[in-house]
Amino acid sequence: MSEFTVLNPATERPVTTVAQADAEETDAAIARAVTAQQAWRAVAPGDRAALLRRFAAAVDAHIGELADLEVAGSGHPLGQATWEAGHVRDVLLYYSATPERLIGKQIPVPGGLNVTFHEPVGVVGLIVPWNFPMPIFSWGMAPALASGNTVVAKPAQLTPLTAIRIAELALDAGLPEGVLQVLPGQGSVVGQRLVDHPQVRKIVFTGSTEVGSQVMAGCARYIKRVTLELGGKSANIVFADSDLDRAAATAPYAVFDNAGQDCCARSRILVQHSVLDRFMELLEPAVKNVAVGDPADPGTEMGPLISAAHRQHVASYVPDGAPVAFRGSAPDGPGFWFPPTVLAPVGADDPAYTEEVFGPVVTVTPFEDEADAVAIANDTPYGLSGSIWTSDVGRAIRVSRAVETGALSVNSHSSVRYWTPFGGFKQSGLGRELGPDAPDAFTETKNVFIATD
Ligand code: TAP
Repeated sequence: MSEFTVLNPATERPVTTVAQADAEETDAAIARAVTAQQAWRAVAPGDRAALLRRFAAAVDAHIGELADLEVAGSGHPLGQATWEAGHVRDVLLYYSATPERLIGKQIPVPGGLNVTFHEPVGVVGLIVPWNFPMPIFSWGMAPALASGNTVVAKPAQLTPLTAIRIAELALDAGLPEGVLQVLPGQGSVVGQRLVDHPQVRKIVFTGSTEVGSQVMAGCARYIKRVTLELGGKSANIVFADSDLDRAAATAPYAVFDNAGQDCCARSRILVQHSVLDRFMELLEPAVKNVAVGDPADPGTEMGPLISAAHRQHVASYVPDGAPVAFRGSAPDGPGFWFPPTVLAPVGADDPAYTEEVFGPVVTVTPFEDEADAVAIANDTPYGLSGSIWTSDVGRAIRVSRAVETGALSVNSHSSVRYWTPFGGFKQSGLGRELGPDAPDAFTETKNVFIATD
């Protein structure tokens, strides 16, 4: 059996080793999930809801432990990791209301009545990336379970520890064996098998657009349902009429959160030309004040990158001679550190401007007017997130409608909430997660005619 050594990204020291599942073990887990699903879908809605609430309570009782695991295994700052563990609890609680609300319609028709039912799809394969191991795991897992499906989840190879622990907590809370299984292993082995296996009826994939495209092609073989949450290159658009102080003070957190390893990172700041110089004066101290360091320190705002290989990839966007306007700090010594970096001015063909860096690197580009801002924001194959800063309500709405992206914020740098829909336009993905309609993606609508004549 092969093993993978999880490293602490802040120290480069081993945390633990994790056994890697192979294709046969994946098949066995899928078979268990198929069997368990028959019983799970038959659990009375109120009882399924109660089990999910007990699962949420078990997570709540272990928030500190889960946060410590994420600090050690993923390098997330303690405050963020604690929030993420609480988020898993909240997502479970939110979707614990689903089982009792999966109601259909009754439609009068000549000679009878049609009724509709929401039937679970069956076994759901959940493929999770390394950047937000807990939240993204919960976004697919909770609505899938609530809708009567069973789940086989593959965490990222680099960051499996919290998902493994959360699945243990599910068992402790009374979820039956086989309802939620976590299978650590390689994407090309376990993830690929979930995609290729005919009895996995839906794939929820979060990760790169490149792998997402392969997953979608694989799902086509069995007309498998698929939700894709992929990359991003989002714009933070700052108009001259905005509260410039707030826009500049929050801009670092809009892109350097989780060391920039965030699909929603606003990694292109677009600033109206007339206020560019003032904005840069305000941005510089904000960037330099980001507290980068030991993730276990409660005061830390930004930790290390996930791996040596990823740091090398991020560094390739800031070669010698790159137009660095200013940078924040980062510790020396062991750890995959990279300082917050602002590039300006950048050429329109600079890879740091056109590609998803997935690290703490942001470009600043001026624009002339509203039409120019929208055109620049949309000049990317991605469309996941973004922000608009303005004091003109009409402009806020006009630009929100014109930017081709799934989750925007006006006069705020954050746009992801579990009770509102989340997902991308264009090559940023397919389908929507979160919000009240998420269970629709985990059920099939069945339509039954009942003759009365
Ligand atoms: P990927 O390399 O695409 O990996 C994502 C997941 O897919 C991992 O669990 C990976 O396993 C697995 N995988 C790899 N090859 C596979 C295959 N052939 N079949 C099935 N699964 C396979 O992405 P990443 O580098 O981990 O994550 C970064 C990317 O995710 C960025 O582009 C980021 O924008 C995107 N992302 C998007 C969102 C949303 S919500 N839109 C959120 C977070 C991240 P291994 O770990 O074992 O390779």
